[in-house]
Amino acid sequence: MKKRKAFITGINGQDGSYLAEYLLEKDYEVYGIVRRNSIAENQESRIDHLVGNGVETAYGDLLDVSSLERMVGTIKPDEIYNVGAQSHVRISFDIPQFTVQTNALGVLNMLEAYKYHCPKARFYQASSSECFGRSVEEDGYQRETTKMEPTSPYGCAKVFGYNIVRHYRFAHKLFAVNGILFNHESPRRGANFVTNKVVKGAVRIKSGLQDKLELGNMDAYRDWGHSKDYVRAMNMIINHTEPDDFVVATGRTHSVREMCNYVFSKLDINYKDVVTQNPKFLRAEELKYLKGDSSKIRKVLGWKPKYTFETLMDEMIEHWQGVYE
Ligand code: NAP
Ligand code: F7E
Repeated sequence: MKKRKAFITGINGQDGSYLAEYLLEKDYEVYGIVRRNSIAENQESRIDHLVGNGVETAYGDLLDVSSLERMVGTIKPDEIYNVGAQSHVRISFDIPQFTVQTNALGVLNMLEAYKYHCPKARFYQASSSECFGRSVEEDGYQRETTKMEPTSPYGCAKVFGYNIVRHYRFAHKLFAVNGILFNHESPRRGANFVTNKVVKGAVRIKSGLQDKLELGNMDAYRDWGHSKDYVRAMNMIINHTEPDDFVVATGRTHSVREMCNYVFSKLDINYKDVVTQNPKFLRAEELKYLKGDSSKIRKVLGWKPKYTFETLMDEMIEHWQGVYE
């Protein structure tokens, strides 16, 4: 039987790399774009083990329409996963124009290439719980019907991406769908996101490699899951019988402070002795509270996470212990 072809933007990111592994296990041919990086080793560092072993990459950029057209036009994928983005919320305050171009116009660029070159394919958009911003339902959750009130340039751009995907679905009868994913982490998470920053910092403090850890707001709450569970959800969403949008979340929330307490306690350190606040890590507007209601994807597609908050954090601790101890 002919293999299914998947095309992934952001293939060398956290999710892109796990997604590529997951699709290879399911016998897909996998293609992706990578951006030119001045340190060539960084270009494909998370997917080095996959390139040439079922994964093919080419240089491209969500802002370079010709590269998208060329890739989509020649590969003619069956499934397109648009997971490429400037994904750091605080940094989106520093580089708002680049963030909006990539995370909003980049989606439109991909949709146009898809509509023109392979409209029979399916299209997955990496939407985000950051779209909900200030909105929390009375029962303390965010779900598919919750109003979107973003609190960052990143969130505003992702709301555009979410809406333009729905518009292309209805206007052009395309199988274009959104996964509205809550925070998800792993040992492959960039080390300037809070979970990996805390775990890496805690292990380095335990090993005597640093004394203190500087953080921003410790009283924000997040619903943290594992990237591996979430890329499995992406594949389920794009293979549903009809195009639809789904929230993906664990339904449990913890503050940054609680997460620090869990991680440092595991290493027999009192986080209060070593964690300090540096205003440079605060945001002009903070999203204070996220807890996702994923009952729709659990009921309709039978998805549920395999990892808990604790097993996720334990895996990340073990990873950094392997590096520094
Ligand atoms: P990540 O590790 O930061 O990966 C982002 C990827 O996008 C990288 O491969 C990056 O390439 C690429 N990229 C950035 N700008 C690009 C551009 N202009 N053109 C093409 N590619 C570009 O992020 P992630 O955690 O895997 O997240 C994947 C997607 O899910 C993103 O769209 C993110 O916004 C969204 N999301 C993430 C979460 C989460 O908690 N992880 C939650 C909800 C939604 P470089 O390495 O060259 O920069
Ligand atoms: O921050 C607080 C910070 O940067 C989490 C992205 O994947 O999820 C992610 O966005 C919380 C925030 O993730 C530091 O203020 C405290 O309240 O790990 P983060 P994020 O902003 O929630 C969403 C769903 C996405 O879509 C995004 O792509 O932690 N915090 N001190 C800190 N955060 C960072 N980064 N660094 C600190 O020192």
